[in-house]
Amino acid sequence: MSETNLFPYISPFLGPVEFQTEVIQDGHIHDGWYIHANNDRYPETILQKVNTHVFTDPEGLMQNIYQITSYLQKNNPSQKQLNLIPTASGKIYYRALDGSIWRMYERIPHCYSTQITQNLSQVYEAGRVIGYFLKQLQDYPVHSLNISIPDFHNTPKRYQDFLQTLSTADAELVQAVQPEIEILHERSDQFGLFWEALYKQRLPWRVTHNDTKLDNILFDMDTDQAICLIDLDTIMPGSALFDFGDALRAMGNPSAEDEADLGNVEFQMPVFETFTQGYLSATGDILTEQEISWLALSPWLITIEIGMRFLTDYLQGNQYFRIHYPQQNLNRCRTQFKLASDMEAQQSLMESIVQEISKSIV
Ligand code: GN1
Ligand code: MG
Repeated sequence: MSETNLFPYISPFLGPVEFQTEVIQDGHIHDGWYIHANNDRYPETILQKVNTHVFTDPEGLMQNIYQITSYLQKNNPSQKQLNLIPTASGKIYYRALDGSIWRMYERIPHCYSTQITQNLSQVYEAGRVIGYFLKQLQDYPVHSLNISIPDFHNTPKRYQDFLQTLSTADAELVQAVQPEIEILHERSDQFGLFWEALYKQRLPWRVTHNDTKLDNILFDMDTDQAICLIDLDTIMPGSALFDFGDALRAMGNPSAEDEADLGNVEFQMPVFETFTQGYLSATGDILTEQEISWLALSPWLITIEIGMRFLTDYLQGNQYFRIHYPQQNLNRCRTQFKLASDMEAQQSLMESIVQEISKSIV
């Protein structure tokens, strides 16, 4: 979209300003731009067009973001975080005449995000900020949140969707991914572990972010301290295990999510250990015994789940995750399965690491 075309979506928030735009390249779901405007109060902002194919209840989604960011702001006013900019008529998003949904955030100055882990202090900080998010929201009325994407981390349902896709997908495509299909079939009896425990109240429902990959964390440019979590669309009732597991899925991989050479993909145990230290230092004693005992398994389950989603989307013609070349979702799937297999090989070591750190902290 060119600069002039964005004016109708910027002006509801900032008025009749002059502006420059810069496309935001990260993120597989929404369209986004950095906006530099001649507006005294909000010179640097982020404009996003909400993907309403993925988020079919934008009102519920925006209410979640507004309620959670207001709550966090009230409880810790000194912590920098994403803040929504209201429209001139006081709404938390703008619905354009064509039905598209737009929102604007204040841009937090002097920060960066990254897709690939650069050093272990970043990893510790990431663990700390994700643990802190959980702790800060432990008393928030979790079931007052809207479900922005139903069954988001319902792994058995994701598997059912995958099986359904297999039965309708192009036969040649299916033939070419037999090894990946086998990986899923062989492990499918474990997919229900967390989701069923949540429903049977063996795991507590918590306010979770549900998409804690590294590039959804902002870091301070000078100190490398983690500032806050961004990409708040999937904040929903969930398990702490989803956020712990997803973060390690992303951070434990020293190469890109779509790395074609699997020789470069290897689950990094020092990352696992350091992240766990940062995370448990922030959660303190709020986790239950059951949560702690499954922490070491959660990166594996979430990694398999997201690999399965990439494969499903590949077989469906790449309608969900944005791609930049045809094989990208298949590459993404293969990196996930390679990471998961490394995790399987190191499961008992991961368990003893969690045990040791949790004993020393709690
Ligand atoms: C998507 O929105 P983004 O790019 O941060 C996806 C996550 C996946 C992730 C994989 C709403 O995250 O679930 O784990 O891609 N978000 C949604 O990189 O589906
Ligand atoms: Mg993102």
